Amino acid sequence: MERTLIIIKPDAVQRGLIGEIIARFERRGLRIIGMKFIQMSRDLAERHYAIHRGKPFYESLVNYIISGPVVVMALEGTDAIQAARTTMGATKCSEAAAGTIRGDFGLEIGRNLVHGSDSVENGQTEVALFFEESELVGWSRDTDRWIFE
Ligand code: D4T
Repeated sequence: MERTLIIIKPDAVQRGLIGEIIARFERRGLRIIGMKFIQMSRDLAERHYAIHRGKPFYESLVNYIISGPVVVMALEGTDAIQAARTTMGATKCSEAAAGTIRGDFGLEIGRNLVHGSDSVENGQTEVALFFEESELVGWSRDTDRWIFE
């Protein structure tokens, strides 16, 4: 069972899309094991985006993610990394398929509404960066047997 960190970014929060975005991951079958509403500090944002340090978009990326509150979620499920990323759509919103979060609600790469971990290893690392182990809830849903084979 993979874990992915999802961030509902400040633009999506400001635009009232929290419920819409959570619903899409829920309906996909991913199981929520952690969720909170936070204002990210610059320090946390810089640690989260450390891999992009030095790139031309790094400063604006950090400023964007700390520009307002975000929702962070830890999701669990079969192939959770890939499943979440296909639900999100391409990084560049204008190229994201219709029916995806970015394809339905976004136009620009710098306002792309949502983050999702891009590898199994990063999923583990990012969930650990944003959640204490005690904040994660190990549970099973009554519907799990209808979603997980
Ligand atoms: P995130 O990390 O937000 O889920 O995005 P992706 O995983 O889909 O894409 P990424 O790591 O390549 O980029 C991280 C983040 O940087 C922004 N970005 C990226 C940008 O503003 N300009 C750019 O040219 C690129 C490549 C968007 C997502």
